[in-house]
Amino acid sequence: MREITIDAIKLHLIAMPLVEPLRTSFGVDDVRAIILVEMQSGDLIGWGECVVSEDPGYSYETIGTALHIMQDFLIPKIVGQKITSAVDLRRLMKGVRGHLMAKAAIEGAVWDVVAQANGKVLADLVWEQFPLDAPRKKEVLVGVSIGIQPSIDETLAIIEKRVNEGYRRVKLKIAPGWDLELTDAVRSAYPDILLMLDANSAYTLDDIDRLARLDKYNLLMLEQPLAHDDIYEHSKLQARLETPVCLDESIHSANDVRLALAVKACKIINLKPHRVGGMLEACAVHKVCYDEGVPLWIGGMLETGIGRAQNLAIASLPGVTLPCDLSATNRYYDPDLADPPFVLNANSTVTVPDSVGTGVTMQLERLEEAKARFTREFPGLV
Ligand code: OSB
Ligand code: MG
Repeated sequence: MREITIDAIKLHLIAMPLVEPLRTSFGVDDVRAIILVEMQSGDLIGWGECVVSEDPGYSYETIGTALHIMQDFLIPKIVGQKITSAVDLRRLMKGVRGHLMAKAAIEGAVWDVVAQANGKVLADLVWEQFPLDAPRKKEVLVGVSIGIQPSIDETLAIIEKRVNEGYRRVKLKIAPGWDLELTDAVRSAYPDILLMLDANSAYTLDDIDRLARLDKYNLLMLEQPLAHDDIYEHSKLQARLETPVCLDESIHSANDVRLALAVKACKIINLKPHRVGGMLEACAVHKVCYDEGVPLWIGGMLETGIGRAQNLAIASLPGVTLPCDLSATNRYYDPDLADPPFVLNANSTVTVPDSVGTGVTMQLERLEEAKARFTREFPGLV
């Protein structure tokens, strides 16, 4: 691999309005605040995206903490350094504990620059990190995630629209009181659709009987029902449920996956590359699941095209066996920051870009608009 020098890093604060707000058990997202990382190496520019929110709802990291960690600790450690891969970068950032989403944003820009410097497609570079006996995929199976709606009828109307667009897997956000009746209605209307639920940590073990009543709906999985930082109690729940439990918030590393599998806390893993600190650790998580034959899929954090392209590179790995939260771009942002947008193919797939680097190009005039929007939408946030 060609060595690169990290000459400069710029952070851009932007705001992006979501086409469809996403209501979860921890809040509603309609305009996303995002930190973009612009990394310069010679005449190459690489982009990374930091997926934190303004508030510590999904993760303890926020726009404020990520800026602090990047500006005051990570960037000073890496500017001017020569590296060949994300492995070298990890060594440079080793003195900083936690703050995985801040690290992932920087790492994303490094992968982009390294791919370009070596004339490689990002997905190929990712595959080469832990070569396997199976090739990477050219297309990735995807599904759609539907937030908590004002009514069941409105939920059914959205599902109908999404099914007509071609999505063949539906994920519903749930919370106590927005669960059994909803699932019953959706299952009756769509007896055969791949259906799953995501609770975003809204339940406790006291709800075990209620959650067990979901077993009769033939769900693909129940995502993160219990505490965001728990693995042990999920093992108690999984022992009672037929429905496979999937962990999202609880997984921050390949070792978390090993632990979760050892205590049988789940049967499926949702891998969000940004949640585990970047694509390098994502490859390690993928390797554990691939070796153990554990079903795996790639989750989303409402990324723009920059983060989405990186998620798609991970999703192209052969061990990613279930539909991913990587819907078409126009479901999230219209227009996105980067072109071309990702589109849904007829078979509920998205095509993995096949050009050098991430396969998407930052549109600088849209970036400027998004920066001005941040100032308007989030005055006083930083
Ligand atoms: O729990 O998977 C989650 C978005 C933001 C924060 C957490 C989650 C999500 C999603 C996104 O569910 C789904 C999508 O990409 O459409
Ligand atoms: Mg989730």
